[in-house]
Amino acid sequence: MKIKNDLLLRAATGVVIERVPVWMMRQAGRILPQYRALRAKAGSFKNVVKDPSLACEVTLQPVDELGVDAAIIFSDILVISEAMNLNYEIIEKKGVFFEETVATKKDVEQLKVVNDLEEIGYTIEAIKLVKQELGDKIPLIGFAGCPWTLFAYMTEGKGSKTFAKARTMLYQTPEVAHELLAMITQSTIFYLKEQIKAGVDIVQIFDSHAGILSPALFHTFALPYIREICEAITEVPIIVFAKGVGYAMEELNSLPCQVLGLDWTMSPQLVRNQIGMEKSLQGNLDPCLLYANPAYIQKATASMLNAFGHQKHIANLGHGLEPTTPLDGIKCFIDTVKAYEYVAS
Ligand code: 1CP
Repeated sequence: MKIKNDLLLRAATGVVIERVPVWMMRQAGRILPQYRALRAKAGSFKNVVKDPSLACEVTLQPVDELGVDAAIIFSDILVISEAMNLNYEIIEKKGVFFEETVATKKDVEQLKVVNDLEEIGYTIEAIKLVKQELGDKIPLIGFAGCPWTLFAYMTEGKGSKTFAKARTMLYQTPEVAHELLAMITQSTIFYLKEQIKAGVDIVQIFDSHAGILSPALFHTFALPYIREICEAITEVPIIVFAKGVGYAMEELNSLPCQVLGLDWTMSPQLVRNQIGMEKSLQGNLDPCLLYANPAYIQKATASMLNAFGHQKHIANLGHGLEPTTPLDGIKCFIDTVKAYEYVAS
């Protein structure tokens, strides 16, 4: 099906666009009062994720409300760890919690590589529903966590500023770490391919905790697995968002992916100078900037757009929306991107 508003797909693949597309990481759930009401009724976050019709509803909520150029399927990166046999819980106001964690070779042997729909079927069903509802309006983004970020949660057992336990394991038992990373990678490739079969038009992989690794660890324990995923996913464009690794842009540029996501600490011009024009770039306004007044948001958004240039750019934030972001700030950002006229340089 030809998508009417395919700006995102064209920007991702380097086809000329008349306007830069815009969507936001974490646009579904979190920010909208409609989501919070729906979650309260459903009883928990997981109940929403596991019910395809509710997940479909939440996916579509920001589409009309905010006017974004793409939808992202409502799910979580952690569904893969659960499908591998490691259950997670979301504890209100506290975050992620795993009752059991992975520490030894024996623990790794208790896990399975995901190769059937049994444990992930709910998200695949939700994708099919969203595609039916969206029709040919805008593209649907599928996603997964990168192996290192999933590894970090599965070994640490919760969110953490340092993921010291996870990092320690990389030094103490690197072969066990590689075994687990390889299993996550295989599961993720299966999962993304099922998402694509169900209809997603593009996928993003999130390495949210890449930035806590030393460059040497990133090179050994994160990048090779990202590469394996990129090599396996040839059906649709792929966006790699590795947060906090501005130093690794050249290595990331060598991946067989179409788009690199930049976090808000990275300079679009410096990155372009460094890696050239081959890849499209996504990002990178500081999500906290959306709490500023409208004039400030407009100015900062304009300067970001100019810094990227008007081709091969997907406007986004430098990381996910904060849960309490004012809707006015969000709408101001989106409207500014859509109305922007580039200054000739
Ligand atoms: O109901 C709730 O408010 C629970 C909060 C919540 C939500 C809305 C969680 C738990 N996950 C989600 C949905 C989610 N997660 C989406 C759906 C689409 C969207 O929000 O637009 C996506 C893309 C994610 C991805 C995700 N989950 C990432 C990668 C992106 C990022 O922000 O870095 C990560 C790291 C997670 C883990 C996770 N899931 C939930 C929480 C609270 C966390 C963070 C835990 C922590 O580190 O403390």
